[in-house]
Amino acid sequence: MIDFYTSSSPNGLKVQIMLEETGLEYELHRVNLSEGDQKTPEYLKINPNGKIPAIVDRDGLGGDEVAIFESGAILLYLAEKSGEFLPVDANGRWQVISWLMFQMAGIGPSLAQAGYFLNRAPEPVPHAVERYVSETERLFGVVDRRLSEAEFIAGYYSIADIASFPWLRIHQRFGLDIADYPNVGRWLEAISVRPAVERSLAVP
Ligand SMILES: N[C@@H](CCC(=O)N[C@@H](CS)C(=O)NCC(=O)O)C(=O)O
Repeated sequence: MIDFYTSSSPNGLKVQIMLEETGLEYELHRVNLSEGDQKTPEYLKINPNGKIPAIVDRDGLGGDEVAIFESGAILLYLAEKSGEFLPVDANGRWQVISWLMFQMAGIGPSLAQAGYFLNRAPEPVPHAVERYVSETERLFGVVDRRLSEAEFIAGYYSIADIASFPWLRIHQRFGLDIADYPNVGRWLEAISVRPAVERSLAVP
């Protein structure tokens, strides 16, 4: 049994989709971010970084209970546990890991900053908006070019797609027109109709 700690957010949605896709047994625990649940001493034992998502696998791969944090690490862990969405051949696996790291180090942080400066900053900061929105556009362009030559980001459906989908689907939040990225649009539609993704999006 896996205890899954989450809240409504793209990073939480990645893990939700992976759990639904793999069919691993899990129990969802809601973390109230505005109440500061993620900074309590009990939660910091699970994720020392004080953020969602995190999991505790009561039957860890090493035999004992294990806590995992950082959505990319959780996706890799669940891929190893389930044997799904991460190829066993070395070249395929490293392709997936390259695109997963690109999501974790590029898409996630840049889109989060773009969203903050566009929608939540207490005062307008035009230079920050310009910096992060133009980087967001560039990153969408990278994925769009990749998807012009492959059906899915690393060739076939993998944890690279599961990591990227929750961030790219909210393109409107960054003022982007998805018509400018037709391959991303096609890919978003294909993923959004997967039953596991529909179930994940239906969780309030
Ligand atoms: N790199 C981390 C980012 C996690 C993250 O930023 N979580 C946000 C929600 S999307 C959070 O918990 N924010 C609450 C806080 O910072 O106190 C991951 O991918 O797991």
